[in-house]
Order: sequence, then C-alpha cells, then structure tokens
Amino acid sequence: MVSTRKNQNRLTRAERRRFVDAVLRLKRRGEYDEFVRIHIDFYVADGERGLRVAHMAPSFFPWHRRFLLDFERALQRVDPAVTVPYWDWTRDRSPAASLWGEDFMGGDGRSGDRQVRTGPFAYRNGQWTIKESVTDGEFLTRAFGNPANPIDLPTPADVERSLKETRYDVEPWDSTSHGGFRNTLEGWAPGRGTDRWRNHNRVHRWVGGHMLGGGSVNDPVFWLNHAFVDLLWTRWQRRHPDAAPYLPARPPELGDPGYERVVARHEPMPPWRTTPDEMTSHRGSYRYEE
Ligand code: CU1
Ligand code: CU1
Repeated sequence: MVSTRKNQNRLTRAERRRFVDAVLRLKRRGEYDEFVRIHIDFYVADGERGLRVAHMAPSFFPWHRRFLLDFERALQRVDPAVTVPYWDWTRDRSPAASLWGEDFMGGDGRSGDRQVRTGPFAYRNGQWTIKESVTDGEFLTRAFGNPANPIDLPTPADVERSLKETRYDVEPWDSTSHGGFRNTLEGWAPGRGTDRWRNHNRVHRWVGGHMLGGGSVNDPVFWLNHAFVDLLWTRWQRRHPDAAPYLPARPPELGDPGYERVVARHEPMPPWRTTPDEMTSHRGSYRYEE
C-alpha cells in the first residue's frame, strides 16, 4: 500500500494525536530507542575512521530514506493510518507555530537547563525519558534559535540555491564537497560562525539541545525535519531528470580519499543490505501531499 505523507501544518487534530500516540507506544515498547541507538552508532564524521554512510557522505539521502521508512513501518504496526508528516521549515518558521503546540511537539526548552516543559515529550509529563544519548540527562532539551549565537531557520532562497545544483554530489564526497545537491542541502559550509550550517544542518542547530549531533532522534521533530529533507531530494530529482540520480556510480579506488569511506550506487548501506540505487525512488512505498 502506498501511504501519503502530509505537511504537518495540515494535519487534523485527530491525525496529530494519532501520530503522537504511535510514537509514545514505540517508546514504551523500547522500539523507539533502537532507532536512537542506530543513529548514534552511524554518526561517523569525516575525521573519523571507517565507512561514512549516514552523514557527510553521498548516501546521506538514501540512508535517511531507509531509516524513515523503517520508522514509518514501525508506527504503522501500531496504527496503520499513521505516516511521518513533514515540516517545511522555510514556511513554518516561528516558535509560535502549531508544530510546537502542547498536543504535538511541545515547545522550546526553558532557559538554564534547556528542559522542554510542555507537550507529550516533556520529561515531567511522564512519557518521555531519554535513554540512549551522547550526553547526560533524562529530559529532552531544546534551545530555539541558538540563543548563545542566534540564527534563523533556512529560507526558501537557501533551499533554492541547493535545488539548482546540477550534480547530485561531487568529490571528495564529504563535508568539504564544494557544490552538488547533497552537501549544499545536508548543509556543511566552510567559514566561521553561524554561516557554517545551512539547510538541514541549520534546522538541527536552530532547534538545538538534543537535535545537535548523533542523539538527535531523541527529539521526535527529527523525523519531521528529515521527511522534508526527503521531499526536497524528490524535488531535486524532478528538477534534474537527466542528472545521474546518485554519485559516485562506482566505488572510489585505492588512493582516492573516498576509498572504503563512501558507498557507491550499487553497494549496500549498513546496517541494511539496501543500496542507494534501491532508495532512489519512493514511488512504491509512499507519496508526498505537496
Ligand atoms: Cu542523521
Ligand atoms: Cu538530520
């Protein structure tokens, strides 16, 4: 069955409640924390050794597509009508947006310890204890707008610059790749200050708290951000139908900095056997209501 992913701002009250309830059910069963663990384990940066499959790499998009599909299927085992909504952060830019309502994601963290105090994922409401994390603390944290060094969410123009890129990715296939859709949308940029975080990365930075780094799945808004990132991949493909859908086509050779560090089009993406090529289209699994 092909399911439909909707813009979070168009969900009915009942749809919001069912999404939240399904997430809370997975949390109670321990399944949610398995997703958190996988993401932490696969958070490998340029400077570290080994295969980089999830971030700072060409397979950023297909890896997260598979990751979201697994999560969506877990949600649907709890409630078959639920899908992962997307958050278009170029439009819903305010901390007052319904996204952050008491009945959905809850709001910002308080000053001081940055603890989220409202909504279903506030520790004090009894259903959301952080178990798998790279930092200490049992409560979910957020710091909207990065108060120590203020930033805004990415704009439509920021996304447009990325969608205009004619190549999927470019050498050296990491966070220093200059140009290409993948790195400009994943959002690693050179320089200093807040300009270093673009698009996808800037959203993690704007939400702050747990959304920074490997433990970001602890904040359920992670899924809504990545559903939009996934939709933007689809839009890029639509815009560039003649471009190679994924690069590199073949594994980088010995002597290349990408050798045994990045996944080529027909190689498996751990922890699965799925290849980027198999994730290039989502037509058989879900569609986006735009
Ligand atoms: Cu990620
Ligand atoms: Cu992310």
